[in-house]
Amino acid sequence: MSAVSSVTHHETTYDRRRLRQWLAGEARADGVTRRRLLTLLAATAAGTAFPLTAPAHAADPPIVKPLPPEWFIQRGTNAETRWEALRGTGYHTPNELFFVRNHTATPVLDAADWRLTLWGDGLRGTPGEENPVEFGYDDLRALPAVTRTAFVECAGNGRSYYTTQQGDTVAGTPWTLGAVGVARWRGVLLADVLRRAGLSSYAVDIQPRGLDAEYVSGGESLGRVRRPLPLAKALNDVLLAYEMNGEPLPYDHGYPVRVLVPSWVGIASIKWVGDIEVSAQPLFSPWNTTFYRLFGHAYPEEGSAPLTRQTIKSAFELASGATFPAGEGQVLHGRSWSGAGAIARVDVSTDGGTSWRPARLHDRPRSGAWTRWSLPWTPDTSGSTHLLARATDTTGRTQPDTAISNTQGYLFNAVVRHPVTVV
Ligand SMILES: Nc1nc2c(c(=O)[nH]1)N[C@H]1C(S)=C(S)[C@@H](COP(=O)(O)O)O[C@H]1N2
Ligand SMILES: [Mo]
Repeated sequence: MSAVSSVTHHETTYDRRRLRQWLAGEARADGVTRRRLLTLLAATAAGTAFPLTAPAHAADPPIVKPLPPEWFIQRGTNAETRWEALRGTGYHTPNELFFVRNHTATPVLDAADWRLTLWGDGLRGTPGEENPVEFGYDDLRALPAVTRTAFVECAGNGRSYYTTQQGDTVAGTPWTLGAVGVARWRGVLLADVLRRAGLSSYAVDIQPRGLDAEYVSGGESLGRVRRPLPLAKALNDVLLAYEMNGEPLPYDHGYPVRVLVPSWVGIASIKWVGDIEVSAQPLFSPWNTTFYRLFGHAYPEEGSAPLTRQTIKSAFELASGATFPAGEGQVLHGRSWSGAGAIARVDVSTDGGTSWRPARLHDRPRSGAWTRWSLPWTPDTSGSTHLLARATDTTGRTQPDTAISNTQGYLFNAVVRHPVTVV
């Protein structure tokens, strides 16, 4: 289901009012082109039932890069990478194949006009709206550069298996396992930028915010995408990245600059970052209260603590329902990753979970990224079966048979049953 097609009457009224406010200079619309707003306003003025869907969608698709169906499954404003498309692509996910998760739509920004603003009472001298600390694109480029290979993975990756394997009812985009990618990110340490901005010893949280449009949910604007990050993580290994796999960040992945929070759920890695609040008090946003906590029978009423590290998963570089000729030697390939540590071992079953063999690991263990593996297989009897892979990381976490359900279907970690047919 596409987010644009789910616009309700309530949202329509709200948007019309907001557009009028924008025209009157009473609403901010950072990251939305004037052209786009004028198109929307024209539709309103025409006195129609405000057909937001058609003009906005036709003129401005939510994702800029091509999404050939052999590489991607389109899911509303998002695009999921097909695992079979990763076969033979090497360790890093090519930029063209990397999944996209957009709350609204990719804003096409210009690095020359872009500014990163730091403000808040966690900075010395409390820079406010009149005296913010600003960095331009070239300012960041002039700081010492660091490179880091890391996955970005949506907290909801694998969500559909809560339903298909466990019969749980969960809300959200029904990803299979393709809402993850690994890239070589280059940029500056957020710690460097914070220190140059005058980080005070009272700071506890920072909150980066994207320049994409405000996110409207249930007829209410939640503002622009933003999520608090504890200072301890911000100072540890977080990047302000301007390159992805040796190229400037593609538009869809945050051009000109995104936050990259290694090992954490994807929402922490704010794209198109425009400002960072530095706060002496803990911060809240919908993205660490309503969303990205665990709710459900296994969790307290107010939900779990905000999600931080990713869980552990494995995937085969194969289409769902792939077919294999009986009696022919094959090599199965896949990848496993964990937010807690490096992958220590992977066990694979080619008979629906009855017997298991250890896979050969192809990459030196590293945390925050995946390990490729393979296993030879000669299918004998024809018919349908399931391939299963179970990873264990260096901290001893392993994939269970069943994941503990939560209402929004985050952090699916159970072994996935991958259907195949031997013919
Ligand atoms: N500004 C902004 N940042 C964002 C998002 C967004 O919609 N807007 N989506 C987040 C989510 S939920 C995920 S999983 C990752 C996805 O990154 P990618 O699209 O580069 O794969 O970006 C995160 N950063
Ligand atoms: Mo996400």
